[in-house]
Amino acid sequence: MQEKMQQILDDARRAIEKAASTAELEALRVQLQGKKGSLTQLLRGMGQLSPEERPRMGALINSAREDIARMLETRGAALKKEERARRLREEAVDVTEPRAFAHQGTLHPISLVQAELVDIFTGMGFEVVEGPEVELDTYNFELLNLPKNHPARDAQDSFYIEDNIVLRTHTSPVQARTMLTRKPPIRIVCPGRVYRADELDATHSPVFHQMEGLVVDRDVTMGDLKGTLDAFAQGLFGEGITTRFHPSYFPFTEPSAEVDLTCMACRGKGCRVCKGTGWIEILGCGMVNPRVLSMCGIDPDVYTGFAFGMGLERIAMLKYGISDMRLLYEGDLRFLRQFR
Ligand code: 2NL
Repeated sequence: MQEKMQQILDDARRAIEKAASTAELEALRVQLQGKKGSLTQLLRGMGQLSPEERPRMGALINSAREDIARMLETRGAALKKEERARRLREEAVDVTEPRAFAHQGTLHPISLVQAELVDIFTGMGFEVVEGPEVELDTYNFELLNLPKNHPARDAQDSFYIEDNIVLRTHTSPVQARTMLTRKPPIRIVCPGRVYRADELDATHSPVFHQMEGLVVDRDVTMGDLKGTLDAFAQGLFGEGITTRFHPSYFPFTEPSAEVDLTCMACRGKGCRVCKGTGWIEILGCGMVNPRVLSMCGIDPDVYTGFAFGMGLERIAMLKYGISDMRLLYEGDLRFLRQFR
């Protein structure tokens, strides 16, 4: 029996040394120390021994059991250390290694155009002012000389939230608010999102973007307006681009004009883009209607002003050769990634 036990101990030592992982060692531990373990079996066999032999044998088996427990623990600690070292080695990250670059977003063409226009006008001394998209009827219409029953106020054209509240149909209410709260000189541009009850097609959208400008001071003339827009045209499309005014009508300006720019596609020669005319219509403008100045708290006998407005979608389409406005709203990355 003593020999058998020595055999068990030797086998256990060899097996424990051979165990290559904590998992393997744990399986071995169950095998050695469990109810069906070889030492337990041996202990059970003690019944057959003589009463004199029993205590000696019992002590030997217990000491063998302790040896095995110690070996398991020592080997277990060593394996755990090895496994941890290996994991640290394998999972190590070289934070200095250059990575493959993740996808980088791009600015939307409307944002690009807006930023460019803002640059041009801030370069001429204009400030950027923004305001709410949900607007009171008063600011969106009344103060701009669009009285009740004016056709532009029809529910067909505007999104009404309540009786007196609309989604702004232009950014003019931002300028009206500015005139009401500040004293001239005023030189501002107001970019932003505006809303009209239009069906979405290649050239219209119910949500689109505008930028309007307003200058109010003593002695502001139509010459100042023309000079400002000439500088804008050259800033946007480069040297050799000029403006051409023709008479128009807006309730908030008097006189009013529509402004053509030299066609940027053919530089005025005449092409498909300008339908052979050499000119492209880009904006509307005029001298601020004295009634508007007066309603906004500015004395029209002391001050004059000019204002203009343009659609950013139209400019983006002309600048980048986009033929269908819907491309600007679909969020197709194959389209958007071209603008970087
Ligand atoms: C266009 C034409 C225009 C204005 C906007 C304006 C604002 C105030 C007073 C007077 Cl507060 N005028 N804005 C004036 C003329 C034209 O926009 O075609 N926009 C897309």
